[in-house]
Amino acid sequence: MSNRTFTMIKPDATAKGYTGAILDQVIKAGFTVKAMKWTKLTKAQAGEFYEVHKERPFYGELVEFMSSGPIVAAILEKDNAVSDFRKLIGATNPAQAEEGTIRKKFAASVGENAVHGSDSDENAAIEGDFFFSRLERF
Ligand code: 3AN
Repeated sequence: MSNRTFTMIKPDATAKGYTGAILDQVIKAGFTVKAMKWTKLTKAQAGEFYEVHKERPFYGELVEFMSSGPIVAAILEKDNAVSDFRKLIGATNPAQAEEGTIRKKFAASVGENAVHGSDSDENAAIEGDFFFSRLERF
């Protein structure tokens, strides 16, 4: 079981000014920041990041949205990071997310759902490597 996960604060949440409140909730939940950057994906980069969803009907919409504005990308550390972070953010669809979760509080819809959280240790490592070099992790 790995102790690291990867997250992005998505363009809907950065545009609405939720970045600080989301990071505050993440840190208060016990996660430590190991790497972080404010950046903006090109369409090609968003397409590559979400390659696994290529066949899904929402892929085009997802790539458009994820390249529409700035994001915050981060590697986070905590015991049981992947599953604890998924619990903290709540269900993909904010309408189904539990009270108090980040998506319940800050997300508008299933497509524009405020934050990303890796779904496995393997993907956490792949996604972290997508954004950060070894020199950018502390
Ligand atoms: P999660 O982000 O909770 O792991 P996934 O992996 O099923 O959810 O989906 C990845 C991303 O694709 C979601 N965060 C969301 O932005 C988008 N997405 C998922 N389902 C839909 C949908 N039905 N319509 C539009 N976008 C979706």
